[in-house]
Amino acid sequence: TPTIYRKDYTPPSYWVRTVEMGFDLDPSATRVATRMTLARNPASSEQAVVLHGEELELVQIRLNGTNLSKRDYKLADGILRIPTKAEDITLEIETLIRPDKNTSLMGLYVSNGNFFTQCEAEGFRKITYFPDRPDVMAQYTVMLRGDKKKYPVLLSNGNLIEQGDLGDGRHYALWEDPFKKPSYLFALVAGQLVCQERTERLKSGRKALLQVWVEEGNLDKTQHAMDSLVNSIHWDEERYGLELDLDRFMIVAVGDFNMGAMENKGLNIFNTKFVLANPRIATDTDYANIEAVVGHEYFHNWTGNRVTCRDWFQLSLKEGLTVFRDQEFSADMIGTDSGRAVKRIDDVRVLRQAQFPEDAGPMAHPVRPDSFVEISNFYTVTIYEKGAEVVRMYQTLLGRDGFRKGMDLYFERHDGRAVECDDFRAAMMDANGRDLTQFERWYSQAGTPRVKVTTSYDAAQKTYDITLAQSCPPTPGQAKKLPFHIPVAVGLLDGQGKDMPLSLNGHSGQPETLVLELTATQQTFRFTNVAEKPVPSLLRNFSAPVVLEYDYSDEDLAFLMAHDSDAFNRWEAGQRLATRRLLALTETAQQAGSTLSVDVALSDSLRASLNDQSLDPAFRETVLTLPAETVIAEQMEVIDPQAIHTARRFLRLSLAQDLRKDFSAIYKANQTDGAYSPDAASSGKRALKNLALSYLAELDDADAHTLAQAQYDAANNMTDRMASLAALANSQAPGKAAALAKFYSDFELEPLVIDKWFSLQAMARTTDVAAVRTLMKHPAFSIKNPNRARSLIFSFCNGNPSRFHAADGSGYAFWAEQVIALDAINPQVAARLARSLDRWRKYAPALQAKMRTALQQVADTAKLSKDTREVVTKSLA
Ligand code: BAL
Ligand code: ZN
Repeated sequence: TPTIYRKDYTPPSYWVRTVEMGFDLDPSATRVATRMTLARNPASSEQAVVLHGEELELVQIRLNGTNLSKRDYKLADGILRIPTKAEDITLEIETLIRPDKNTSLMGLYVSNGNFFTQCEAEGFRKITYFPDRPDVMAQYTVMLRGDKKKYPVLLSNGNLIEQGDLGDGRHYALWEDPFKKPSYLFALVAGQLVCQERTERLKSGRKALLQVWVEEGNLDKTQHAMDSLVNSIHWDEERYGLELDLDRFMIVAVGDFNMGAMENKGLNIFNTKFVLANPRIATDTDYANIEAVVGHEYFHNWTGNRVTCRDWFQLSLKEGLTVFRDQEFSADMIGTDSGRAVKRIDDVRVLRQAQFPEDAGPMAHPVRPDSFVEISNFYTVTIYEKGAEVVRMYQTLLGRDGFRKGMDLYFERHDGRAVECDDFRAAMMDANGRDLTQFERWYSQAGTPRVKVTTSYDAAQKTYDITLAQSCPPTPGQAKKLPFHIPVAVGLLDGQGKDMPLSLNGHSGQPETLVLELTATQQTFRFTNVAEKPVPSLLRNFSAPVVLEYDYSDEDLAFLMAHDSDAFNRWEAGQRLATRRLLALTETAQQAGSTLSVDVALSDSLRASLNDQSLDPAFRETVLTLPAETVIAEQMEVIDPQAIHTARRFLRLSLAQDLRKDFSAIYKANQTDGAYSPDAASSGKRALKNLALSYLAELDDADAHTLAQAQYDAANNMTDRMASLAALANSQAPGKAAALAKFYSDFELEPLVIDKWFSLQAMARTTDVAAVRTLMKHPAFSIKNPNRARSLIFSFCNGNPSRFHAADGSGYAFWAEQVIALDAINPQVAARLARSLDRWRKYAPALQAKMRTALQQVADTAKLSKDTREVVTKSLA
């Protein structure tokens, strides 16, 4: 299979003006009739219409009303080429497709008897032959026809123009999307669905109809998604002056879905996981995720749909920007400074747990990749989360107002067009009169930059020098890196822990936080009028996606934990201190016969934060949560999953012993009485209370068992229920099996809850491969449903490192089996799982050898999708 290169981009030979489609919906034989008008693109030298198509039965094709025979076109390797030089042409194409046999969930497919589509990135070509590339934007009119009983609801993009009966038990609906769009934003939904709807007044006074469509029986789980949509609409009006451009906006939930959700114009299709919620089935995290994803897809309407990508190498143009927008939306919805900090901490955690490893592994790629084999493999944490960090850096460099000016200019210039990441950067530059040429390297160079900091204080001169030195490790295809433009936000704390007023290079009267712009390999910044030797607070609010190294003493870190005015860095100081201990413990754990021990300094600092009433509970929870095993792993030369696990468990147990009284008091003081509400204050209290529970559960004694069981029995919401079930599942509590069984029977009819049930067990400490295999035999398990496969197989392979990396290699053999099995059903899901072993070279030789064997076993499979093959080939390279 060929590699596709960004440098090979050529404009399309024909533009498509209009598309009319007719669907005769039938699970085993859907007939798709498409009529499109095309106009020659003078910028192309190609003398042919080029259409993509996959897994289609071509019934007939007509050019300007004349039937084409096989001699009139060439069909090979998924490309249909019709030689022509004509200026304007009309093409009519009829295809037959089999949605019921479509297990890839790309194109048109059936889920629980209903029809759904997924076209991004290249799914439209599984519906009809079409120039299926994002720079071809056209206006669509769609006629849906189907059985009235089986498919009472017929939806597509845009506005409903007409509907009616066809006799013979069938009916139709005609939809017209007033905006031109690329084919990846096409959508249709048909089936037995019900909706919650409301009319919302927009800023301009216009009214829009909002609908959330679900299967019957789920209407009582749509309120939060609807509220989130309304909040998103008004947030985009206020923050960016962007209004909903349609009269109707629909969200539809489907249980079989590869991604989280999809921003199809006016008809967003969502994984049920990111729509359905009520206190009985959804946790606080689910509520927050639903708000974020509803916001994300809604914000795409401008950043993605109105202005889209020229080609798929520009994916982060819409994804990084839209993630940044949804992060800001979620932060604004919480509203408090402390809440914003917690949101920032959560986002940085994702970056460190998932993106930093990606950036250091064989699949590392720039935010704007130079090549790919299968674009589906590039919906990555680098494109999304690092992309969002790159967008955030513009705001850090230009200020909020400057960033808004850049956004305004971006829309002014590019509305209705398919553009590149460089166009976004140009808009930011031009709107602010700033040179951001060097900033381009954030798009072109992969890898996580390292910033090494040294400082020196001159008491006589009252100067303080901060020297920043940057480097970036090599990544595949990029041995040498040029310096990045890195905004490093810093503050200086005096002996009392107060921010000192900053004067840099003689300019005084500056605020407490300054953004140093590191552009060279090494630069020194001299602060003047520094009355005493400060403790530096570096990279405040995580102002750039880098690893920052500075030789803090333990005392400095404890001091920052207690005093830094930057909440992110207060948390960060605690994480640095804990990481230091965890790395030392891991090293000890690797020596046979060693005994682990830890000083009380860390528990003293953590106790102070835990009991600091001036801090929000949600923030205290983040401080007391130790760095994840995967984060510790990234800091080791050679990863030893068992030693990391032993070390982290040991530290949690010692903290539980040291802080037992404190945790008990916190547990009691943070009960949320009364009706459940997912608001930030209540969910913060629950988070802190459940953190206390999880530490107390480390003691695994009768008191802890009683506490967890009592919480389980009394829980009136899923957050408390899950937290107590997890405590029981990871303990030797006598009631553990009964609780797991009761949970199952109580929630048997709620697929999203049963996903949690599988996932919790997959990640439990006692769960080994044999236990996972047993769970796979459970009648509720199905490998065909992506959510279910993820809940059990992915949760084990990615979320239970010490068991997955069992010394006998049983985890890897299991992984290979599942990747191969999934690949035959759904290549996208399989390729995701294939990523679980891509860091194999970081492990000890004995594990490496077993991982390599498993990877090779997958690579040697004759019939493998290009999705999975790209991942294993790059992993083995
Ligand atoms: N565009 C794919 C799903 C999302 O990022 O919204
Ligand atoms: Zn997106």
